[in-house]
Amino acid sequence: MKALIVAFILVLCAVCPARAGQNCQPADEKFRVVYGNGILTTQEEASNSRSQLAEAMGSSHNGQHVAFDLAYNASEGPFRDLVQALDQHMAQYSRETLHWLHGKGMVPDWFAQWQEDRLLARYQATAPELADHVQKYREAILQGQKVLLVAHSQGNFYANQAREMLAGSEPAVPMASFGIYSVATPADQVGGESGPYLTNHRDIILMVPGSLAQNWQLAHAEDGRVADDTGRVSAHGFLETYLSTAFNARAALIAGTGQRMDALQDPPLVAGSGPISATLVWDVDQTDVDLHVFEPDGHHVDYRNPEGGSGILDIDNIDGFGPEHYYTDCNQLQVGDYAFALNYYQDRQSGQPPGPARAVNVTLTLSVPGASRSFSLNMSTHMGEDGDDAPQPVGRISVERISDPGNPNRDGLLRYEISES
Ligand SMILES: [Ca+2]
Repeated sequence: MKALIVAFILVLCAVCPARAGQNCQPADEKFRVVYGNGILTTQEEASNSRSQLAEAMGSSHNGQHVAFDLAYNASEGPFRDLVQALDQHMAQYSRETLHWLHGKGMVPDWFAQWQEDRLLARYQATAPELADHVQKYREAILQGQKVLLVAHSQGNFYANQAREMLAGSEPAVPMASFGIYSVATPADQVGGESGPYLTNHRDIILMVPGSLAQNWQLAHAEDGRVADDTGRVSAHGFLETYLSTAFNARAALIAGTGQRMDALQDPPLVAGSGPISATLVWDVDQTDVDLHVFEPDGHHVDYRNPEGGSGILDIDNIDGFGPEHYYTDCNQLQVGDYAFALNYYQDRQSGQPPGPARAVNVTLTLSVPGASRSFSLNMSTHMGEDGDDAPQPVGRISVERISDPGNPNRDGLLRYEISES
């Protein structure tokens, strides 16, 4: 009976990659534009900037929907904000000096790595929101969105650092789906590149040593008059100047961000991967162990029903060692508990009906973004079809959507936890 079912699944699996790809329908909004604020900005002001940016850029680009979001860095008062910005500034230049010396062969690899780790730790200590920002970008890309970060002022230190953390994180996300557009940046680069950015000729940020040079002559929108009468602090303001309808910088910002969006690539839909996966292996030839998954909506996924409401059992092994594999499609992830259970179906060497079974050592590995955990157990009683509806519970993954309306960096993010059943 089971051999027939498995043969049927194998036939189905000839078209598995295409089928998985079709199941993987990304979020409706193909773009996510995230605003990263500068110093001395309250959350309300940052939210307001995000809304006005959304109004300026519009809710669709090249016929694709755009979602707007906020990567907030908190203001802790004028003095601490300035100290923090200065610290980030120093960390950036220390690293560049280090890279230069390393490139010249003047410092050994171990020293470069040690200093790099130290500077990164220092940087993260001064910017506790960074980890949440990176998780936000990662989740968006995993859901099939292209992410453009529009960073203003000090927000650019965060943006550049977040880009590095995202590029170095495991599992890798396609970095061609992530871009930065810098506005009034105190940094000397844009995510490791020379642009794109916008800094007008009156902006006070030009007084920060090493900041990218002015590349826009600010003029009044009304009559085209060069805006040499604009105060330097005011000329730095995101809303006051860069998004203001009173100046020509607004059109430049809209055009520049649009061009950067054009260059972003859709994240590839990788069949067979998703936020949650489970892999089962064991150590005896000619034995059949089965993986059973109970999804939050009640679907029982196994070799008989390989397609659930959220994930797919794409590999069922019946003749020894495994692997068996289950994964959730990118945007069909359900919030709630996923329970993983095992059934030692048959020792095939002892034939049908089953005779005494050889014991098998099995390992089930559960993975979520940023973590994985393995469970090992010894199974000696083969259950056959009796175990199909009553498999042995082994592990559990709970998925929770964080509700934190007071913190735009964390609100709506997913939290995963792997535990023993
Ligand atoms: Ca199996």
